Amino acid sequence: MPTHDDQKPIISATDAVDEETFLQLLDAVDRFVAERLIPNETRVEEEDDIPAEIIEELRDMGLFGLSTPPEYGGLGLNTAQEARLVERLCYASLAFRSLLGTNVGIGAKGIFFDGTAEQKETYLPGLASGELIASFALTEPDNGSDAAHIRTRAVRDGDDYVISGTKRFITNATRANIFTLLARTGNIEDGARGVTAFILPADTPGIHLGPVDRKMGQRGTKTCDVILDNVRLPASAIIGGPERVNQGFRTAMKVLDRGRIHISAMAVGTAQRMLDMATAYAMERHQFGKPICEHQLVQALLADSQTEIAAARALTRATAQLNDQQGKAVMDAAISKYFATEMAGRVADRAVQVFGGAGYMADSQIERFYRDVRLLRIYEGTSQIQQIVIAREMIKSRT
Ligand code: COS
Repeated sequence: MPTHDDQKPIISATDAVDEETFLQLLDAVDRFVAERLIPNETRVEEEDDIPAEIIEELRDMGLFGLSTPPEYGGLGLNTAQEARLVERLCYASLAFRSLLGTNVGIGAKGIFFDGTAEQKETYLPGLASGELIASFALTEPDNGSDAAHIRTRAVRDGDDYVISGTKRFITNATRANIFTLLARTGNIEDGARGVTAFILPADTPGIHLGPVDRKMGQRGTKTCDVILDNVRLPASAIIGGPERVNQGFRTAMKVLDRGRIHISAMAVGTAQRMLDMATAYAMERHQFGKPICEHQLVQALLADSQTEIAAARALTRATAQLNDQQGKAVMDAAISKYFATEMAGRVADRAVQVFGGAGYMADSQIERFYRDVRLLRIYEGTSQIQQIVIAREMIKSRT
């Protein structure tokens, strides 16, 4: 088992991560997954929390800042490297990744993409080290997919905004030091053009957290309501500064586009784990006088899963590379998330089928994975939202 010291960041603050150094990091992640994360999965499920020492080790490995540029204290991985690393990290229960996911993704990327130099300097180093935790507060009781029509109001009062409303299912809210908050500064009829992104420190007076949500799966992850009751923020808290008022929807969309590549990689990693478990079981379990892996109908379940994982992996990596080359990959990110997360759902279903009755038992690991992966097709844009994005981009490119 690696000691704490083995897990110090092994990438120094250079402006590029060369392949050799990156492979060493992947190797360290593989060992960490095998020796620390997988042995702690059952504990996370039972305690519904991530052990403090694991959080510390994730911080020491630098994983909270894996794609943050080195000038802000991150590892500086590009999108393609991030996708490869996240796939390996998500060989372990998704709850571990969730802990750092909002810092690597939706909670922090808005500041990275559109923040002022001062905002980046103030927040990104703490977020990269894991000393600060960021959450993304977009979803509301009445608005999730229809992000352009959120109702949380931010009303101008002198140099400040006074904000009231409720945000729902906010991942890591209980752990957050700051929120990337989307609120309405325009009229509801303005839709996307009346939404502003703010950086909201979690200790601002007027913020109340609801009880932690009880969920189908992903125990160890924490989500809850964030209730804002006349929360006062200066205009300088707008991401990008006061002149970026009413431009928060674009920030949110950019953040979600990027996050969709990350989630695709998660889906590939967790699907590979489920298939490896199912394959090992099929080689060990005997029926009709031979291992079930020698029965062709079971082979079909395994082969279909292997084929789909290979396809999703290739798609995710190609999309990540495209994002690195072009700076964005709106349609491809949606295609990847749609295909990879639906694929993970099918692989989970087949894996339970291979396990048979044993797979339906609460003590079986595969039952937990089956519940955990269901969320992938829902959060950060449902499969149906991805279909809309894909079709709209297709039409846009032809008109
Ligand atoms: N990148 C940058 N800008 C974007 C963008 C993107 N990917 N997508 C849209 N925009 C811009 C548009 O260009 C448009 O700008 P203008 O007003 O200047 O023309 C504006 O944003 C509004 O776009 P659009 O009209 O397409 O908005 P819609 O309300 O029709 O919504 C979808 C578009 C459905 C794609 C959007 O609401 C969405 O992604 N919803 C899902 C949100 C989500 O993932 N929720 C999960 C909870 S958050 S964890």
